[in-house]
Amino acid sequence: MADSKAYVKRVLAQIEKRDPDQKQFLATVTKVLESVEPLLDQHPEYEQNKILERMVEPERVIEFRVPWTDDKGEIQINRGYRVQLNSAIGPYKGGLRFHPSVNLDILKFLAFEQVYKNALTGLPIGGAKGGSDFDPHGKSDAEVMRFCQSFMTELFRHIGPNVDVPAGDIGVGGREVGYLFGQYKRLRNSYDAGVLTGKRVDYWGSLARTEATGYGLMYFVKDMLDAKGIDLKDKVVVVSGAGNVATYAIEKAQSYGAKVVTCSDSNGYVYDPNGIDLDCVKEIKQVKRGRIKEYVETHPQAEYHEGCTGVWTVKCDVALPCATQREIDLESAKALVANGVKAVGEGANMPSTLEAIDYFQSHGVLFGPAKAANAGGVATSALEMAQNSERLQWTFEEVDGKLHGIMTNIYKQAKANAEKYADPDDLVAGANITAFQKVANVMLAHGLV
Ligand code: NDP
Ligand code: 2IT
Repeated sequence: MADSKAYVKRVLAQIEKRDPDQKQFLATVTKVLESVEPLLDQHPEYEQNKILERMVEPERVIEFRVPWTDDKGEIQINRGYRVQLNSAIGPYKGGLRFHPSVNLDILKFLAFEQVYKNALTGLPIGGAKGGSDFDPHGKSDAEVMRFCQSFMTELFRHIGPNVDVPAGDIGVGGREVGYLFGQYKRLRNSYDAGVLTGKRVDYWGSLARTEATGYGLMYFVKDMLDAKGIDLKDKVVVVSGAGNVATYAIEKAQSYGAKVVTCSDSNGYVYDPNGIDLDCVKEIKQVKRGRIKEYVETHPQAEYHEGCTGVWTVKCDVALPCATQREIDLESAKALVANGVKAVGEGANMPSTLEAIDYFQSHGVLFGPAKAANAGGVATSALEMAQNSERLQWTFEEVDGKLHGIMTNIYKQAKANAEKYADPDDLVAGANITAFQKVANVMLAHGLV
């Protein structure tokens, strides 16, 4: 039998040596590789073919200058990136993030996660991530447009409907995808609708893509709870974030009869003991592009608290981190467990630190890991690509039905592999093993590339 522990250790040590500053990338890779050790034991061909070494090295990393002019006429320079990590099972696919914290470490971790998330969907998409340290907060529409046009003026030569298909992520929604698509179309002189997903539904976007990540998260969480005989009805749910993922997770949770009592942005969180009024949140975030603290102006029974981590001290049955990475650390995990949390579903990418995940799992909390639980967004992006290829638009019900089926399938596969290889409730291991096996086998089939 192969010594898989030693193999994994060697590959992790090599990453640390080559890129000592890439801590988040290392954390993600560590979790994935450690959980596939039982598979590596059974399949010496993975080590013989250096599959791990190949998997942790992106196929291509693009970094570029993004010059643009602000409304005062001043020149601004941002950094743009695209990390094309793995194209074994399809064209590169993954979102673009515009946030001041964006750097190569974060994009490599997100791209790595994306490869395995995309494999879980069962659809033919490889993995990538990109973005910029541009901060859309407080920028005018015209500034966002000029930035997007400049960003695409370099990115366009690296993407295409059969090459790499970006979409949204933090700071990139329908407005940004529109400006990016317009510039791509102009540069190529070709209506390659499938080059970006998350388009508006009046020009080749998929119905239900906007809702897909949040709805998909709730389909997954519901499956996880149903398996234990726990009904979401009247359960208290704590959500972080008030963006795309959070909004539609709240909508679906409420439709199941759950009581969602919080949401947040990067300044602080709102606690509403009567349950969050989602129309008000949509009005503040989507229409006015305002701050979540405005909620209490019209809801006097609600409280606003400065700072993000306090949200995890609110007593709840289900916690849904839907804002950003590393928002639940060990201390927050302890607070949630002390308050009796039953399940955690990760809407954001890597919102829980490795220590927090260990704490949840060792205290009997059902844990839905990001790459499985939030895969509904990218799955529906792949459905958007399919619709674009056939030049047809499916109904909301048809897309939502397929999304639901995909999420249930992801849950079942992760659960089956958890039962086969790890602790029967360890969906982290189950999801990693399911996805890894698929990507690794296709890489073997393609030979040394
Ligand atoms: P949005 O930009 O729509 O919303 C992000 C939300 O999180 C906002 O409320 C934002 O607050 C808050 N937030 C962002 N950064 C931070 C931070 N550093 N600290 C605290 N709060 C923060 O993004 P999405 O909803 O699309 O993405 C949220 C998460 O879900 C990300 O981890 C993303 O990678 C992941 N995800 C997204 C998918 C999608 O389809 N969009 C699919 C799968 C995962 P503020 O307004 O103050 O910035
Ligand atoms: O993290 C993610 O899965 C996304 N931001 C969605 C990517 C996509 O291509 O739809």
